[in-house]
This record gives sequence, structure tokens and C-alpha cells, in this order.
Amino acid sequence: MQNAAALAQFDTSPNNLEAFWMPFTANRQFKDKPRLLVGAKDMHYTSIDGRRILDGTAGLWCVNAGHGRQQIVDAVRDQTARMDYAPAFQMGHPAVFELASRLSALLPGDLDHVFFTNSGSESVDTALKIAIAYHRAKGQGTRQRLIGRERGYHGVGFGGISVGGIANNRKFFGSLLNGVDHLPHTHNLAKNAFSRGQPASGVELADELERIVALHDASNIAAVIVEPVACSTGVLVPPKGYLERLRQICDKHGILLIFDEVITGFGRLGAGFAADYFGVLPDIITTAKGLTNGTIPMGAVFVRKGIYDAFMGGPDEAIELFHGYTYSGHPVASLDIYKDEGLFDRAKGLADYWMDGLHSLKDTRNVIDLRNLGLIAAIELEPLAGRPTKRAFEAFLRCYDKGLLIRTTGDIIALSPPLIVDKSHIDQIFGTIGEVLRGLD
Ligand code: PXG
Repeated sequence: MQNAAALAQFDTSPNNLEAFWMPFTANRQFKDKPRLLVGAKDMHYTSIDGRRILDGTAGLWCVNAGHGRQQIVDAVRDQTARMDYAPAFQMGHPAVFELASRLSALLPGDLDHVFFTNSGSESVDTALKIAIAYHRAKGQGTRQRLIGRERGYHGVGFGGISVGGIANNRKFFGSLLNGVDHLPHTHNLAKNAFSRGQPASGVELADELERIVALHDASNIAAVIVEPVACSTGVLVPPKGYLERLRQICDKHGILLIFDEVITGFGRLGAGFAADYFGVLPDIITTAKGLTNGTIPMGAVFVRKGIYDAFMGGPDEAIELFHGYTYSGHPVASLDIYKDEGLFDRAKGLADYWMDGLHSLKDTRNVIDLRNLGLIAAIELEPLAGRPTKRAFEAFLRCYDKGLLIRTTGDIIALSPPLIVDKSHIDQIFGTIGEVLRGLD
């Protein structure tokens, strides 16, 4: 009986919230007042209290085709029934080869080869490892340094947090990777506040790469990794000419350029990839999220032909890259729906309406900047004195109460609806946010 008494002290009901250690969440605050979602269809979630919540963030920037799409549900169900899993090392299955071929046809330039992963973080680690191993394969093994950027987010692996530039994601985790340096971020409120699309000022920030090269020498640098639009730290849109200049400097010094397109990939900007949108071809692109519409955890790394070929020089029986995951090339993945519904073009067609909706908030209380590109937007708020993040988090809670899901990072509201969004949803998103902001201290 002693055991029963001890057990009785614990809540063992299936809905006890204690066991799950929630990621990037204030666990105690959440569990005290949970916000639980129980269903999703098209543009809406259903909350546990039965309300419809408009999804202003495509889940976490991933559900680009909207929720519960029958075509995807059927494809996943059919494939799991046909073959749930196949080993990816020394074995293969037709679906993954077909997917890789179709994806490489979708990518610009000669980004012709695909390495599969399970997440954006793994895609980033994979890309960084490929970059270093590539230079070694080319006889330039001293090229080991990696250059990231302040305010960059590249997931949470040790590689990603090392090249990333978010202080809180780094400071608790020791010495990280060595041999990493960072470019300055491009956010400049004084010069670029309320830009519509790409800001005019800041191309010269790319020249900081020359300074870093002068310090470390190009012969020691493997790669530069940036998000074409830095989304997680509040939608920092690259200044005009900036990405083009980074490309030129990398070319000049034989440094690989990696675009982390985990968010910008698969239509978010109204083009397949940011590389298409900006007309800048990187050497490696990392993706995840929209690849499967968030349905299956999966990522993909695209490399240019010359990189893949550099690994193919040894004896035929030698494994060329000692890297891979149990699920590298899972049989279940989604592409047709983007093509069938022309969703990338749809996003392009709505981008101006989206921009106008956002900028209608210009004179709203506490708004100090508005930023947008494609179907991404950010609303930067003046922080409450001495209480950073509080004002935006309060806006998040009030929007949720009014049936709208937004995302906040610091005092910035970030928005990225599914690409099936229509004008009435856009009106609702900015209408609700405007109403909430006007009522906030
Ligand atoms: N790179 C980029 C550019 C990302 O945005 C990752 C890598 C890592 O992906 P995984 O699949 O390992 O999470 C990301 C992820 C947010 C938010 O609200 C953003 C991400 C994830 C969760 C929340 O900004 N981006």
C-alpha cells in the first residue's frame, strides 16, 4: 500500500503536462496556462477549447501548403503502408532517387546533388562538414574556418549555434566549435526603418568579409553561411546588393557560400528559393521545413555539381563522405502539391497586397519598424522600459485570444502564413494585430 500512496502523489493522467520538456518555451509559465492545439485544416488550427485560430506563421514557418492537405495525407499513408522504412546506408529505394532528381530540377543553376537529413539543424551541420571536407578533397585542407553572421539562426546543433549569432543560443553551451568568425548583421533601424521590401542602405556591410579574410587569410577559410533573409531574429531583409557582393567576395577568395534556406526555401519569397528571388547562386543550400510541408521531419542539402564531383575521385569502392543519418532519405516526402497549385506564384501574386497590409500599421502605437519580403513580415515594437520582450509577448497572447497565431522574437512580431492564404486572411491578420497593438500599453 505504501506504493499506492506514493503513486497517488503523482498525476499520472495522460494529459499531465509535466513530463514533456518543451523546447524554446518558458515551461512553467506555459504549463500554468497552456495553449493547446488539437486540430488543423487549411489556414486554421483548432484549439483545445474549440476555437478556430488563423495560422499567421505556417506552424513554425513550415506548413507552406496549409494544413491537413488530403493529397499529402494520402501520399504519406500510402507510402508508409507500402514501405515504412528502408536502410539508407549501402541500400536504397526508388522514391528517394526520384525525389532527389525532381528536387535538383527545381533548384537553380548546377545545384544538382542532394543530401537528405531530418531537420534544418542537421542540414546545417551537413553543409558545414561538406564544405570543410570539400576543400580537403581539393588539396586545400587548411581551409577550415567557418564564417557566420551576428543575429543568424542556423538551428541548434553545435555547428549551427557556433556559426549562428544569437547570444542566448550560445552562451550556455561552452566553447562551441573553434575557428569561427562572424559578419556583422544588417539590421539598421536608423537608416532603414519602414523599408518596403529590400532596404536601400547597407551593401557595404558585405565588405566586412574582406576584413575577416585579411585577418585569417583566405587559405584558412572554408565557407560563409548566411540566411538570405534572417528570419528567426526578426526578419532582417538583406540590403540591396548585399548578397551579390558577398558572392563576389567569396568567388574572389575561393570561399564557399552557403545559403541557409530552411525558411526561405519552397516558395516563401514568391520564388522557389531565395537564390532564385535574388538571382544569386550559392554553392550550397540548406533546407527543411517546407520540403515536406512540415508533415514529416526532413531536410535536404543541395550542392553544386563541382562539389559533389570533387568527392568522386577516389577508388570506386571507397565511401566518399563519412556522414549520414538513419533517416537520410526516408521514403515519405511532398512536392506535387506546390506544383499542382502553383503556390510559389501564388505567393508572388500576393506579396504586394501583403506588403500594403503590413505597412498600413505604420502609425500604430509602439511600432518602430515594419519589414517585409515575399510572404514574410515583421513588426518591431518599442520595448517596454526595463521589460524587453514583454510587450510583444503580450501581443502574442492577445492575438491568440482573438483567434490569430503569430510568432514573437524579442519585441518583434514575425509573420509567415501558409502560401494558400487569401486576401481576407491577410486583412484579418493585420486587422487583428492593429487592434491588439492599439490596446496595448
Ligand atoms: N536554419 C534556419 C534558417 C532556420 O530558420 C533551422 C536552420 C533549424 O531547423 P530545425 O528543423 O532543426 O529546427 C531553422 C529553424 C522561429 C523558429 O520562430 C525558427 C526555426 C525553428 C523554430 C522556430 O523563428 N527555424
